[in-house]
Amino acid sequence: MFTKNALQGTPATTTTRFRDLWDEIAPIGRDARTGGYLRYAFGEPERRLREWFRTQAERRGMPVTGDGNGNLFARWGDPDATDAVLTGSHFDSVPQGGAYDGPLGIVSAFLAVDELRAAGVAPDRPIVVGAFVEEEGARFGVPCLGSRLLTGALTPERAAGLRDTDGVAFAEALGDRPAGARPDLLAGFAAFLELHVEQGRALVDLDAPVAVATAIWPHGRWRFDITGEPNHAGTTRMADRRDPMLTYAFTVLAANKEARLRGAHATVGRISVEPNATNAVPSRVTGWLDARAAEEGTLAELVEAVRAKAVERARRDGTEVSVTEESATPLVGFDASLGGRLATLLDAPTLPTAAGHDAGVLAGHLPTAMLFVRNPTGVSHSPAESATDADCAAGVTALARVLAELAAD
Ligand code: HGY
Ligand code: MN
Ligand code: MN
Ligand code: MN
Repeated sequence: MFTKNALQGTPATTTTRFRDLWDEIAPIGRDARTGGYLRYAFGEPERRLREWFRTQAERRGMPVTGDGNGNLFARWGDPDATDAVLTGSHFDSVPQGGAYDGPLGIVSAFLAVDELRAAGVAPDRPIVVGAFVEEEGARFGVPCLGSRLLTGALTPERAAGLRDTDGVAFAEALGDRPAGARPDLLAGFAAFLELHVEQGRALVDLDAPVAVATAIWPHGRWRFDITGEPNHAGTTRMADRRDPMLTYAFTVLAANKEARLRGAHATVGRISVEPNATNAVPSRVTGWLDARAAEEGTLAELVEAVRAKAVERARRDGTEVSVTEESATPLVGFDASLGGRLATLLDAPTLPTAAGHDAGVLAGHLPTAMLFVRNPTGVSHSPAESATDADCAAGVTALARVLAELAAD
């Protein structure tokens, strides 16, 4: 066992190490025009990040294994031990996403291993660095796809058939039928720890570089398919139209209003229109509702209110609307004793989040905790997402101390 000080790390060294490693991945998948990231599951940038992951593991003598679902694991320690501490996050981004959402947790995990080794720590339990596939659901539509497959929350049949907008199936991109649930692998982990950039500004207001997560809001995605009658934009009288775009517009307004009424969050950030021509009244408009609330009941009420308003408006417009739940995540309460222990160890504040994470999926299967690193503006899922090197270094040192604590018998 080593003392806390052994892992204070000299901030300057850790900050330099962070910047060096961060610079290796920062250009990968970055859109030079916007500064945003286009890192989709198994797309060329993410494949390069997977290669980078393997190189980092190799440099540290950490053998890499896969789980047959697209998730990667690099291990430091006894290959047969069944009490490994898993830490990591995801590489993929939303379209034009930020640099830190996901990769920060993987880079910090490798650097935390370096910190432990530099402090002469030989953990009693193995430490495993993980990279989960398709956390954002930006390519195949289901968030946390990799961790849901690993835990059995999603079947290989459902996943194999998920297609991207080019019609490529997940199984094709993976190069095989997904293996699905791997209880054998999960049984080998004693805990999971995800470090993630904060997607909000609580840590700015708390004036702290790192926090421990307490919970993830219930949230989900619902697809609204609205169909009408395609027609000529110029010759069709307004009274004769059955325009799904009109129903869609009212649905978005209703979602915004119903969320505000309930202190919940509702976003329609993705739409597809057929035939998508300037001079044609559409035949179909599809919109995806992302809805989140602090309680399950509020979330269910919100979604039902939006659905009812859409159906009511469709009746007036002579259109049809159908609503399909594409993914739903119940309230996640992280392991309170583990979280409390880490908050004490780090002397860090605790806070909930409305952002989904692989940790939210694994929390149902392993003692799980999350560390958040301060985000100066709170902005995320945007090229403007940021974090300072000093705070990222503080996150690395915090992660190293937590790993040392959890990996000690
Ligand atoms: O959408 C989310 O909450 C997460 O950033 N994937
Ligand atoms: Mn995200
Ligand atoms: Mn994320
Ligand atoms: Mn014409």
